Amino acid sequence: MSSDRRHRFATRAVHGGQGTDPGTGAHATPIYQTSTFSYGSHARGAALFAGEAEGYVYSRIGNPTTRAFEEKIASLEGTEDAVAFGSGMGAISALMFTVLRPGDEVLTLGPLYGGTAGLLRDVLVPYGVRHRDVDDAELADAITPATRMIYLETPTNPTLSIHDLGHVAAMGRSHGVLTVADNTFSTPYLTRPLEHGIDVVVHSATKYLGGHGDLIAGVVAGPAELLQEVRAHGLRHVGSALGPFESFLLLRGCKTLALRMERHCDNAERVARSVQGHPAVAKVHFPGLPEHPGHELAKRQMDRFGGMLALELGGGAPAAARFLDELTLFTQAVSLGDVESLATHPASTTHQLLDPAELERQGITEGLVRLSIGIEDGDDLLEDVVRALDVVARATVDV
Ligand code: 7XF
Repeated sequence: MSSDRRHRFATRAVHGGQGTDPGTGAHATPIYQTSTFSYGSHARGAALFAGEAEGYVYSRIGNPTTRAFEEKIASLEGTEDAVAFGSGMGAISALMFTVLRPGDEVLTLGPLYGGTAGLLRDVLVPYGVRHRDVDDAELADAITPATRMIYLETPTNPTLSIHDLGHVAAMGRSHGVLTVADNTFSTPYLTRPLEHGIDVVVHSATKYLGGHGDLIAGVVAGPAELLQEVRAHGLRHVGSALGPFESFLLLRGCKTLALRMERHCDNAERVARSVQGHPAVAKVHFPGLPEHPGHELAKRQMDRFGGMLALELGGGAPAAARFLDELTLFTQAVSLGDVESLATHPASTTHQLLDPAELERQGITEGLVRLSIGIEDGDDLLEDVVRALDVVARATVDV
């Protein structure tokens, strides 16, 4: 590795995990597009499989291009190690399969991405894992001897709520419970959960880490000993490995993470401030606004406020549909964190798995629209959003 952890974030984002290729002198990390690796001799093969020699064996379990990405993420998150997966859900399920056993309980501080909620409800609970979603204030009383994991997102998908990482970490530590933060929305550029005492970080690397909307990937970062087990469970047994080409794209994407995040944050702040008070908008969910209930907390645990925002439109489902259909620069699609702006209606897409009562409890209303603000010119984005909101406001007046 050519980067050392004393360097600052942007330097580690460029250099972390990467160095001149020892075999060829290649400056860019090569795409080691191979499924298997020759061990040369029978004796070395046996030693590799017995864990008595180090080296690559098979790309499901480890690959040099993917390893470079893992090292870069460990460097950016400040963790001992990281393991990459073929998707964010691959990463989250690998961690949960590794840590949770029947009878164990996982406490979540919602809302959560609908897929993570679905994994708990449809896979882990039927296997005997218990799951309760609790409010921050209930957490201390909710922990029981069966609690094995406390899990949260920061900020949350899609309502941009902020949970107190330091408080959660302290609760976990005092009860011997593993704490996990999904840092997809913040990225390590804005929040490093370990600095607040959280044990393990997960990411959908599909989002800001890749940054260009052209791959699906995930990563778990945390203590080396636990991650060795996560690699064995998640890759050796379950097998959701990341391909070397995606790892190459991620290495390339992460190099510009600091630059991209600054622009995402600039544009999102601009849009959030400007649409506040618009007649079509009942509420703007953006942690950078002083009115946001998590604003003070966000100032403590985020360096800036991110590129995601959600608008609650006063006109409910019809207003949300009209607004989305009027946007021209935003692609109507799920996912987030791309250089291009994206817009979606969480209740009918990303969180559609949740039943209506749960959606209501989590504040994922029919009028809620989620915007992933890209790195285009901020004036253009703002004009597009305001024009679409004006159409919604006029339509409401006309009715
Ligand atoms: O398996 P994926 O790479 O899609 O990652 C799953 C995932 C994990 N954590 C968070 C906070 C996420 O937002 C996601 C994926 N979310 C996309 C979205 O909300 O648009 C998925 C599209 S259905």
